[in-house]
Amino acid sequence: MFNRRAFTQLLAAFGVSAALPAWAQAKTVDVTMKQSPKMRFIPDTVNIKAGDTVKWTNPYNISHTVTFDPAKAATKANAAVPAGVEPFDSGPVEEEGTFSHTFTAKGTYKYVCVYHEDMGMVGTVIVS
Ligand SMILES: [Cu+2]
Repeated sequence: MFNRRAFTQLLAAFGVSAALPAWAQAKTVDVTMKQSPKMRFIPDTVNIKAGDTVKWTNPYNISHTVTFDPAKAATKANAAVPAGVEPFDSGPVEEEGTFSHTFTAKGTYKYVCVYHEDMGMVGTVIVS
């Protein structure tokens, strides 16, 4: 009988990690919602692989949103999802709040903060 636990312990005894190889591991990329010196997503463009997650964090006391929905953007072209993907929206992300999304479909995604889009608070996620 194959005993996964014993097998893992055996590998560990030889200094081998039973974790998936790096290429098979999904990763999480952090984006900060900045209010100073400007209202911006930093970094404003992230490149990830399908299956990876982007996590937005708001460290400040001004609400922001992560809105991938052209219907909610002042300039429709600032928000976009690939064909076949449902638009999505974090809603307000308050101080110390976070919003995470796992991107499974490849393509270019564009998003806005609905409160500060006109100040240049827009971003892009490219999934390959
Ligand atoms: Cu904002």
